[in-house]
Amino acid sequence: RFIDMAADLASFHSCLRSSSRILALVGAGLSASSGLPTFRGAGGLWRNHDAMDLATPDAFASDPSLVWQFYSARRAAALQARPNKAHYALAELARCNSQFLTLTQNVDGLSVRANHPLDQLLHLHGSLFDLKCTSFYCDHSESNNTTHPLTPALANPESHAYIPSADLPHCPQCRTGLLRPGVVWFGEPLPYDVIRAADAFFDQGKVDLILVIGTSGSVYPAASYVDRVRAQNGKVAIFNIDVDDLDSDEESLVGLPDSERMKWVFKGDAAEWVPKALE
Ligand code: BJW
Ligand code: ZN
Repeated sequence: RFIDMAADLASFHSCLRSSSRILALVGAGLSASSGLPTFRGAGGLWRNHDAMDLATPDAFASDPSLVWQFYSARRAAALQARPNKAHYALAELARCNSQFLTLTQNVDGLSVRANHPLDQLLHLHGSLFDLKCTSFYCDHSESNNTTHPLTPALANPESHAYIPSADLPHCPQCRTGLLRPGVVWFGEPLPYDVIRAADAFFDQGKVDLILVIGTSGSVYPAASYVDRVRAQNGKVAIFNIDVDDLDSDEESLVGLPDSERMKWVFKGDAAEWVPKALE
């Protein structure tokens, strides 16, 4: 199939200009060029563990030492990484259009560090820099993006040594519960206030366009926001380095004449194509 990227960019620009309510659903591919690995495919392994198997409440319950070392390494990597041009381009779009909202699945804090307006940024899967107590009797939670490592035992996450529970981060409030990262694991509900704010955006009017950036779209309910925009006849623009990796039917992705065009696919690094598309 012949792809005319210049024509695609031109028709996308005119759609962008005529759209008022715009959503972005972003995933790990947005931060790939900042040096942070994605979950699925190459880079999705950590010490021979599938990253997906570590992102569950069961994994934490049965091996908190392993899971804390995984998240401690991720905190360190995210603190070292810098936002890329796509993070900045989304932040700029938010400043220019108060009807634009970013739904991020990322927990790396890079959109916040790119100064994305916070009232236009929803963290569907929480943050590596939120901590919460695991005790049933305690409601403690805190935000911490300054301390690394959180305990001396987590200083070297690459050492494969088992860390006894006593040396993992503990709750300062109840002093007995283990702390855990404030991220959303499989089987856990997304934060209620976040779901409510996303729903409110849909309730406020038709969403004209959704930008689907660097995500495989394989995790729900995050991926369902794309379906919701499609169901309202909103348009979809996909930014992904590997279009074959997408959880959507290829057939419908491309090939419509420009006049009835509902979809764009920008195949390549999000850090390159998102700024081009949003300029
Ligand atoms: C580039 C690029 C470059 C690369 N430029 N592109 C059937 C069985 C079991 C469960 C379910 C089921 N059906 C549905 C479920 C529920 C489950 C689910 O969706 N499972 C599916 C896997 C099937 N969902 C849940 O459990 C959710 N909760 C829930 O449903 O609760 C219900 C409930 C209600 C009431 C009470 C109780 C429960 C929660 C999902 C939480 C997901 N959490 C994680 C971990 C977060 C913490 C952490 O970071 O460790 O979130 S999993 C992981 O996947 C992470 C990501 O945010 C998320 C999405 O991944 P993402 O971002 O799309 O990354 P990749 O790697 O998949 O894709 C990267 C893409 O970028 C690729 O396409 C590349 O090509 C591309 N790319 N470089 C542009 N430079
Ligand atoms: Zn506690």
